[in-house]
Amino acid sequence: MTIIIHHLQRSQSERIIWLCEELGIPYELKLYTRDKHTLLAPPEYKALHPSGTAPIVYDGPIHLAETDAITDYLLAKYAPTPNALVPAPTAPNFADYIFWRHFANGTLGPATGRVMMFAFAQVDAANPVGLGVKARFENAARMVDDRLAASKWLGGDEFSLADLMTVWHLTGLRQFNPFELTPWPHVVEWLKRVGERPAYRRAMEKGDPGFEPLLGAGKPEAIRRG
Ligand SMILES: N[C@@H](CCC(=O)N[C@@H](CS)C(=O)NCC(=O)O)C(=O)O
Repeated sequence: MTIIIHHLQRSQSERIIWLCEELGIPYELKLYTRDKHTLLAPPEYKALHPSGTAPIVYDGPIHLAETDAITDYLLAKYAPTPNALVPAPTAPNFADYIFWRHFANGTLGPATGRVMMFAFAQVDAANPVGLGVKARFENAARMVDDRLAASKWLGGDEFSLADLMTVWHLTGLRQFNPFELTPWPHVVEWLKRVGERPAYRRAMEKGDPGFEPLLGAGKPEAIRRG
């Protein structure tokens, strides 16, 4: 039985396609486009799982949402042990790997998401809560940049799941609330390396054909509402 990746285009479910491409896990891909007005998932996507959020993966009768749950599931069930994305617990960089793997969705993702929501709500720039939200995001981005100044990849010398989990928050997410990456030069260099990975290129082309991933430092064009 082949797993089905339900990919909401221009969304973080690109990470699951990428994970499967990196590890050679076979999958069937189903593509869904965002509602043109709300930019949210369309009703047929919402019907796939109670969460209604991308990614969603079907493995026969098992229907999973939540990126971290899906990655843990696919790695445990379908990836060889050891595999190239997860350092062994005995590796000297294991703690670094675990930290950055969880920093992605535990801190960086929520921080970028809150900044985006405040921008959507057009909160006054001097609003103290908004300023706090911005400061949390900038601190998270600075931490990633500092780490990448000291280490080629987030988890250490080799590309890992920590990188795969982090990329979306500093690339695709910027199409909803465009911002530059120029304050974080090591992030920009790292994204160049990410873009050289054949599995990344394949995943992006399969998931969002014709859409150039936002790997550059400049402010990207915002996704258009219909
Ligand atoms: N915590 C969830 C967040 C999922 C999420 O918010 N996905 C966005 C895509 S980037 C989504 O589904 N947006 C469309 C919608 O909410 O209708 C995860 O890590 O999978």
